[in-house]
Amino acid sequence: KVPYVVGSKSPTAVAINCASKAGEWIKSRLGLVKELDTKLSAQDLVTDVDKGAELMIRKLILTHFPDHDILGEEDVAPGAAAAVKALSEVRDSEYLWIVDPIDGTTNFVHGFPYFCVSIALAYKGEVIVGVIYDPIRDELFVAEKGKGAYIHGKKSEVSNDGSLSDSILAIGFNPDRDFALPVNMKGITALSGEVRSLRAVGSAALHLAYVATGRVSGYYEVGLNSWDVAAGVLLVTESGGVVSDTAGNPYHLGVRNLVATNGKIHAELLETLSAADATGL
Ligand code: 2AM
Ligand code: CA
Ligand code: CA
Ligand code: CA
Repeated sequence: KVPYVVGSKSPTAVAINCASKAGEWIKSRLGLVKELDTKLSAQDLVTDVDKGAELMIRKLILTHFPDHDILGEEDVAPGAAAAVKALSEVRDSEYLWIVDPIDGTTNFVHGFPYFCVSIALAYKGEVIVGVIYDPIRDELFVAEKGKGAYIHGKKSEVSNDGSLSDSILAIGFNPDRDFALPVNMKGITALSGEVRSLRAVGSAALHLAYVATGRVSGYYEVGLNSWDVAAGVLLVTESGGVVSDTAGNPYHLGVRNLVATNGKIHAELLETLSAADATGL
Protein backbone atom coordinates (compact mmCIF):
# COMPACT_ATOMS: atom_id res chain seq x y z
CA LYS A 1 0.00 0.00 0.00
CA VAL A 2 1.29 3.45 -0.94
CA PRO A 3 1.60 5.72 2.10
CA TYR A 4 0.21 9.23 2.17
CA VAL A 5 2.74 11.77 0.92
CA VAL A 6 3.28 14.64 3.32
CA GLY A 7 2.96 18.03 1.65
CA SER A 8 0.50 20.85 1.11
CA LYS A 9 -0.50 19.53 -2.31
CA SER A 10 -1.09 16.04 -3.64
CA PRO A 11 1.64 14.78 -5.97
CA THR A 12 -0.96 14.51 -8.73
CA ALA A 13 -1.89 18.18 -8.34
CA VAL A 14 1.79 19.12 -8.44
CA ALA A 15 2.38 16.99 -11.56
CA ILE A 16 -0.61 18.62 -13.31
CA ASN A 17 0.57 22.08 -12.29
CA CYS A 18 4.10 21.36 -13.60
CA ALA A 19 2.90 19.90 -16.88
CA SER A 20 0.43 22.67 -17.63
CA LYS A 21 2.78 25.54 -16.66
CA ALA A 22 5.69 24.06 -18.64
CA GLY A 23 3.39 23.18 -21.55
CA GLU A 24 2.04 26.72 -21.84
CA TRP A 25 5.56 28.12 -21.85
CA ILE A 26 6.77 25.59 -24.44
CA LYS A 27 3.84 26.51 -26.68
CA SER A 28 4.68 30.22 -26.34
CA ARG A 29 8.21 29.48 -27.65
CA LEU A 30 6.99 27.59 -30.74
CA GLY A 31 8.66 28.97 -33.88
CA LEU A 32 11.03 31.17 -31.88
CA VAL A 33 13.92 28.74 -31.34
CA LYS A 34 17.15 30.20 -32.74
CA GLU A 35 19.83 28.00 -31.19
CA LEU A 36 19.64 24.32 -32.04
CA ASP A 37 22.02 21.90 -30.35
CA THR A 38 22.51 18.29 -31.31
CA LYS A 39 23.34 15.50 -28.88
CA LEU A 40 24.62 12.22 -30.38
CA SER A 41 23.73 12.91 -34.01
CA ALA A 42 22.01 15.35 -36.34
CA GLN A 43 18.78 13.48 -35.50
CA ASP A 44 19.12 13.93 -31.73
CA LEU A 45 18.07 17.52 -31.03
CA VAL A 46 17.85 19.68 -27.92
CA THR A 47 16.92 23.34 -27.41
CA ASP A 48 17.01 25.86 -24.59
CA VAL A 49 13.26 25.31 -24.32
CA ASP A 50 13.80 21.62 -23.38
CA LYS A 51 16.32 22.70 -20.73
CA GLY A 52 14.24 25.61 -19.45
CA ALA A 53 11.07 23.54 -19.17
CA GLU A 54 12.90 20.82 -17.25
CA LEU A 55 14.35 23.39 -14.85
CA MET A 56 10.91 24.93 -14.30
CA ILE A 57 9.42 21.50 -13.53
CA ARG A 58 12.31 20.51 -11.27
CA LYS A 59 12.01 23.69 -9.18
CA LEU A 60 8.26 23.30 -8.77
CA ILE A 61 8.52 19.65 -7.70
CA LEU A 62 11.23 20.44 -5.14
CA THR A 63 9.18 23.33 -3.71
CA HIS A 64 6.54 20.81 -2.65
CA PHE A 65 8.64 17.67 -2.14
CA PRO A 66 12.21 18.73 -1.32
CA ASP A 67 13.40 15.22 -0.46
CA HIS A 68 12.09 13.47 -3.57
CA ASP A 69 14.48 12.39 -6.34
CA ILE A 70 14.09 13.58 -9.95
CA LEU A 71 15.28 11.92 -13.16
CA GLY A 72 14.96 14.35 -16.07
CA GLU A 73 16.09 13.73 -19.63
CA GLU A 74 18.08 16.96 -19.98
CA ASP A 75 20.07 16.24 -16.82
CA VAL A 76 21.44 13.01 -18.32
CA ALA A 77 24.25 12.66 -20.87
CA PRO A 78 23.12 11.59 -24.38
CA GLY A 79 22.90 7.95 -25.43
CA ALA A 80 21.41 4.71 -24.18
CA ALA A 81 24.30 3.76 -21.87
CA ALA A 82 24.12 7.02 -19.92
CA ALA A 83 20.33 6.71 -19.66
CA VAL A 84 20.57 3.17 -18.28
CA LYS A 85 23.22 4.24 -15.77
CA ALA A 86 21.26 7.34 -14.64
CA LEU A 87 18.15 5.23 -14.05
CA SER A 88 20.10 2.59 -12.13
CA GLU A 89 21.32 5.26 -9.70
CA VAL A 90 17.80 6.34 -8.70
CA ARG A 91 15.40 3.51 -9.48
CA ASP A 92 15.37 2.29 -5.87
CA SER A 93 14.48 5.75 -4.54
CA GLU A 94 11.43 5.92 -2.33
CA TYR A 95 9.88 8.70 -4.42
CA LEU A 96 11.24 9.30 -7.92
CA TRP A 97 9.86 11.83 -10.40
CA ILE A 98 10.58 10.95 -14.03
CA VAL A 99 10.40 13.96 -16.34
CA ASP A 100 10.48 14.44 -20.09
CA PRO A 101 10.10 18.22 -20.52
CA ILE A 102 9.36 17.95 -24.25
CA ASP A 103 8.58 14.58 -25.77
CA GLY A 104 8.73 15.25 -29.48
CA THR A 105 11.52 17.85 -29.63
CA THR A 106 12.03 17.24 -33.36
CA ASN A 107 8.36 18.12 -33.91
CA PHE A 108 8.67 21.19 -31.68
CA VAL A 109 11.69 22.43 -33.66
CA HIS A 110 9.99 21.88 -37.04
CA GLY A 111 6.59 23.22 -36.02
CA PHE A 112 4.88 19.84 -36.48
CA PRO A 113 2.19 20.20 -33.81
CA TYR A 114 2.68 16.97 -31.82
CA PHE A 115 4.68 17.22 -28.61
CA CYS A 116 3.94 17.05 -24.91
CA VAL A 117 5.22 17.23 -21.37
CA SER A 118 5.44 13.86 -19.60
CA ILE A 119 5.73 13.57 -15.81
CA ALA A 120 5.56 10.38 -13.73
CA LEU A 121 6.00 9.70 -10.03
CA ALA A 122 7.27 6.26 -8.96
CA TYR A 123 7.10 4.89 -5.43
CA LYS A 124 9.82 2.28 -4.85
CA GLY A 125 10.06 1.61 -8.59
CA GLU A 126 6.33 1.46 -9.30
CA VAL A 127 4.66 4.30 -11.20
CA ILE A 128 1.80 5.75 -9.10
CA VAL A 129 1.08 9.00 -10.98
CA GLY A 130 1.31 9.72 -14.71
CA VAL A 131 0.52 13.07 -16.34
CA ILE A 132 0.88 13.98 -20.02
CA TYR A 133 -0.02 17.43 -21.35
CA ASP A 134 -0.33 18.37 -25.03
CA PRO A 135 -0.33 22.19 -25.07
CA ILE A 136 -1.34 22.46 -28.75
CA ARG A 137 -4.65 20.65 -28.25
CA ASP A 138 -4.87 21.56 -24.55
CA GLU A 139 -5.28 17.86 -23.75
CA LEU A 140 -4.44 16.75 -20.23
CA PHE A 141 -4.10 13.03 -19.53
CA VAL A 142 -3.94 12.02 -15.85
CA ALA A 143 -3.59 8.56 -14.28
CA GLU A 144 -3.32 7.50 -10.65
CA LYS A 145 -2.47 3.94 -9.67
CA GLY A 146 -5.67 2.09 -8.79
CA LYS A 147 -7.88 5.11 -9.50
CA GLY A 148 -8.21 5.07 -13.29
CA ALA A 149 -7.13 7.43 -16.02
CA TYR A 150 -8.82 10.60 -17.21
CA ILE A 151 -8.61 13.06 -20.08
CA HIS A 152 -9.80 16.42 -18.72
CA GLY A 153 -11.83 14.63 -16.08
CA LYS A 154 -13.51 12.21 -18.52
CA LYS A 155 -12.72 8.53 -17.99
CA SER A 156 -10.18 7.18 -20.45
CA GLU A 157 -10.69 3.70 -21.92
CA VAL A 158 -8.76 1.60 -24.41
CA SER A 159 -10.33 0.52 -27.71
CA ASN A 160 -12.32 -2.66 -28.30
CA ASP A 161 -10.52 -3.87 -31.44
CA GLY A 162 -10.03 -7.63 -31.18
CA SER A 163 -7.40 -8.29 -33.84
CA LEU A 164 -4.56 -6.55 -35.65
CA SER A 165 -6.63 -6.54 -38.83
CA ASP A 166 -9.17 -4.23 -37.09
CA SER A 167 -6.52 -2.00 -35.53
CA ILE A 168 -4.59 1.19 -36.09
CA LEU A 169 -1.17 0.85 -34.41
CA ALA A 170 1.30 3.58 -33.47
CA ILE A 171 4.95 2.99 -34.27
CA GLY A 172 8.11 5.07 -33.91
CA PHE A 173 11.26 5.87 -35.84
CA ASN A 174 13.76 6.08 -32.99
CA PRO A 175 16.77 7.82 -34.59
CA ASP A 176 19.40 5.46 -33.13
CA ARG A 177 20.78 4.03 -36.41
CA ASP A 178 23.00 1.45 -34.72
CA PHE A 179 20.36 -0.50 -32.82
CA ALA A 180 16.81 0.81 -32.63
CA LEU A 181 16.03 2.00 -36.16
CA PRO A 182 16.80 -1.31 -37.96
CA VAL A 183 14.83 -3.31 -35.37
CA ASN A 184 11.86 -0.95 -35.54
CA MET A 185 11.89 -1.09 -39.35
CA LYS A 186 11.70 -4.91 -39.24
CA GLY A 187 8.75 -4.68 -36.84
CA ILE A 188 7.05 -2.00 -38.91
CA THR A 189 7.41 -4.06 -42.10
CA ALA A 190 5.93 -7.15 -40.43
CA LEU A 191 3.07 -5.22 -38.82
CA SER A 192 2.22 -3.31 -41.99
CA GLY A 193 0.98 -6.55 -43.55
CA GLU A 194 -1.30 -7.36 -40.59
CA VAL A 195 -2.90 -4.12 -39.37
CA ARG A 196 -5.56 -1.79 -40.77
CA SER A 197 -3.06 1.09 -40.68
CA LEU A 198 0.03 2.47 -38.96
CA ARG A 199 0.57 5.96 -37.52
CA ALA A 200 3.63 7.77 -36.17
CA VAL A 201 3.43 11.29 -34.72
CA GLY A 202 6.95 11.32 -33.25
CA SER A 203 6.14 11.32 -29.53
CA ALA A 204 6.26 8.09 -27.53
CA ALA A 205 4.30 9.68 -24.67
CA LEU A 206 1.49 10.86 -26.96
CA HIS A 207 1.34 7.43 -28.59
CA LEU A 208 0.76 5.90 -25.16
CA ALA A 209 -1.87 8.54 -24.30
CA TYR A 210 -3.58 7.63 -27.58
CA VAL A 211 -3.54 3.91 -26.72
CA ALA A 212 -5.07 4.82 -23.34
CA THR A 213 -7.89 6.81 -24.95
CA GLY A 214 -8.57 4.25 -27.71
CA ARG A 215 -7.44 6.45 -30.61
CA VAL A 216 -5.01 3.70 -31.57
CA SER A 217 -5.21 0.10 -30.34
CA GLY A 218 -1.52 -0.42 -29.71
CA TYR A 219 1.98 1.00 -29.84
CA TYR A 220 5.31 -0.69 -30.46
CA GLU A 221 8.82 0.77 -30.35
CA VAL A 222 12.27 -0.36 -29.25
CA GLY A 223 15.03 1.83 -27.82
CA LEU A 224 12.92 4.01 -25.53
CA ASN A 225 13.92 5.61 -22.21
CA SER A 226 12.08 5.67 -18.89
CA TRP A 227 11.15 9.35 -19.29
CA ASP A 228 9.52 8.70 -22.68
CA VAL A 229 7.09 6.12 -21.33
CA ALA A 230 6.71 6.01 -17.51
CA ALA A 231 3.66 8.32 -17.38
CA GLY A 232 2.08 6.84 -20.50
CA VAL A 233 2.42 3.27 -19.24
CA LEU A 234 0.25 4.07 -16.20
CA LEU A 235 -2.28 5.82 -18.45
CA VAL A 236 -2.58 2.66 -20.56
CA THR A 237 -2.89 0.20 -17.67
CA GLU A 238 -5.35 2.43 -15.77
CA SER A 239 -7.42 2.65 -18.97
CA GLY A 240 -7.74 -1.13 -19.12
CA GLY A 241 -4.79 -1.84 -21.43
CA VAL A 242 -1.69 -4.01 -21.15
CA VAL A 243 1.99 -2.99 -21.28
CA SER A 244 4.96 -5.34 -21.53
CA ASP A 245 8.40 -5.55 -23.03
CA THR A 246 8.60 -6.95 -26.56
CA ALA A 247 8.96 -10.50 -25.17
CA GLY A 248 5.79 -10.16 -23.07
CA ASN A 249 7.50 -9.65 -19.70
CA PRO A 250 5.80 -7.21 -17.30
CA TYR A 251 6.74 -3.53 -17.55
CA HIS A 252 9.29 -2.07 -15.13
CA LEU A 253 11.19 1.23 -15.25
CA GLY A 254 14.13 -0.39 -17.09
CA VAL A 255 12.07 -1.63 -20.06
CA ARG A 256 13.34 0.00 -23.28
CA ASN A 257 11.59 -2.17 -25.87
CA LEU A 258 7.89 -1.65 -25.38
CA VAL A 259 4.52 -2.99 -26.45
CA ALA A 260 1.35 -1.29 -25.18
CA THR A 261 -2.12 -2.35 -26.33
CA ASN A 262 -5.80 -2.54 -25.49
CA GLY A 263 -5.03 -6.06 -24.16
CA LYS A 264 -7.08 -7.84 -26.83
CA ILE A 265 -4.42 -7.64 -29.53
CA HIS A 266 -1.42 -7.99 -27.23
CA ALA A 267 -0.61 -11.66 -27.90
CA GLU A 268 -1.06 -11.29 -31.66
CA LEU A 269 1.23 -8.24 -31.71
CA LEU A 270 3.92 -10.02 -29.65
CA GLU A 271 3.74 -13.06 -31.96
CA THR A 272 4.13 -10.90 -35.06
CA LEU A 273 7.21 -9.17 -33.61
CA SER A 274 8.75 -12.45 -32.49
CA ALA A 275 8.19 -14.09 -35.89
CA ALA A 276 9.86 -11.09 -37.55
CA ASP A 277 12.80 -11.10 -35.09
CA ALA A 278 11.87 -7.50 -34.20
CA THR A 279 11.85 -7.63 -30.39
CA GLY A 280 15.31 -6.11 -29.99
CA LEU A 281 15.89 -8.63 -27.15
P1 2AM B 1 12.36 13.23 -27.40
O1 2AM B 1 11.62 14.11 -28.32
O2 2AM B 1 12.08 13.51 -25.95
O3 2AM B 1 13.84 13.14 -27.65
C1 2AM B 1 10.07 9.28 -31.23
O4 2AM B 1 10.22 8.01 -31.78
C2 2AM B 1 10.51 9.21 -29.81
O5 2AM B 1 11.91 8.99 -29.77
C3 2AM B 1 10.25 10.46 -29.01
O6 2AM B 1 9.63 10.04 -27.83
C4 2AM B 1 11.63 11.08 -28.80
O7 2AM B 1 11.77 11.73 -27.54
C5 2AM B 1 12.50 9.88 -28.83
N1 2AM B 1 13.87 10.13 -29.24
C6 2AM B 1 14.34 11.15 -29.96
N2 2AM B 1 15.66 11.04 -30.15
C7 2AM B 1 16.04 9.91 -29.52
C8 2AM B 1 17.28 9.22 -29.36
N3 2AM B 1 18.41 9.70 -29.87
N4 2AM B 1 17.28 8.07 -28.66
C9 2AM B 1 16.15 7.59 -28.13
N5 2AM B 1 14.94 8.20 -28.25
C10 2AM B 1 14.89 9.33 -28.94
CA1 CA C 1 15.59 14.09 -26.59
CA1 CA D 1 11.26 11.64 -25.06
CA1 CA E 1 12.55 15.10 -24.45
